[in-house]
Amino acid sequence: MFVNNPGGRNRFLPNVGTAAAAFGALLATGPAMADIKPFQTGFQEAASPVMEQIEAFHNELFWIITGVSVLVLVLLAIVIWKFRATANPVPSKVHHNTLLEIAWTIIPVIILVVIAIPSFKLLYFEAAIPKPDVTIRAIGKQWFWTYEYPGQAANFTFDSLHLEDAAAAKAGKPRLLGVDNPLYVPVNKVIEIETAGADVIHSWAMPQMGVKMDAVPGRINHTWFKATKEGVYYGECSELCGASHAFMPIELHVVSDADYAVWLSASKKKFTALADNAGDAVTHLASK
Ligand SMILES: [Cu+2]
Repeated sequence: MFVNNPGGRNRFLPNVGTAAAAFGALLATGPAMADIKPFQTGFQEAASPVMEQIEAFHNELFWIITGVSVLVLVLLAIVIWKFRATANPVPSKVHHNTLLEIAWTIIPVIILVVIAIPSFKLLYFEAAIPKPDVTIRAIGKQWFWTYEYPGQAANFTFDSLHLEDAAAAKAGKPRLLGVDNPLYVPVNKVIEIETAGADVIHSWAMPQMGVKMDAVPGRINHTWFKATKEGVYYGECSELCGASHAFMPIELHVVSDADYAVWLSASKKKFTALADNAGDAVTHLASK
């Protein structure tokens, strides 16, 4: 069967029964389920420079790991075959081989260094936040997210709650991922997320942006992303935070500058103004 996805491409679903077909149809509904595909094993498509690098590093590691595993498997197979009891009634008493021992120490060290260098580079790239164009505070609560858009251009706060199944279906949003009030950010801009927990530890996670940051009560964690493609992206709270942990998704709309400006001015009217916009954002968030 063919199902139409929002990107306009047709996908072929293997005919493995109605359950799979229904699952496929479910995935195909709603805006921009772009990169969640039936039977998917890989990442969703990267939509930020950080995620692009994470994916590239993942692919590099995959080949190193595969190489090491295959080498060990082959060596084991050779030893098992060549030195089996029937072929060697009198076992060799040879032990210690200096050259071999140096080799099996040095080679793994080299492999680890080869892994460590891009790993630290990537960690630094994720941790060093460029000068943000937009700062958003994401406050995890049991069990929804409260967002704050501080600054003169915005200065409002709103709650973002998951939609019940019927409401999600009606809105054409994916089940357990759609929310009533999504986040909006402009495309190709550095978005800084300041996150904290209001009660217990939550985690603000957006896979296609390569972001997963714990929201801890009493401290502010910072992270960032720069969305390179307009669209709708979904994430979830990724720290087990209680009974309704599965019901505090994140819906992110990446839009053009013009659309973002429209959303900002509408939201200023629609949502509650931040009481302490002029105050210190960090103190403010920590006191939640
Ligand atoms: Cu949570």
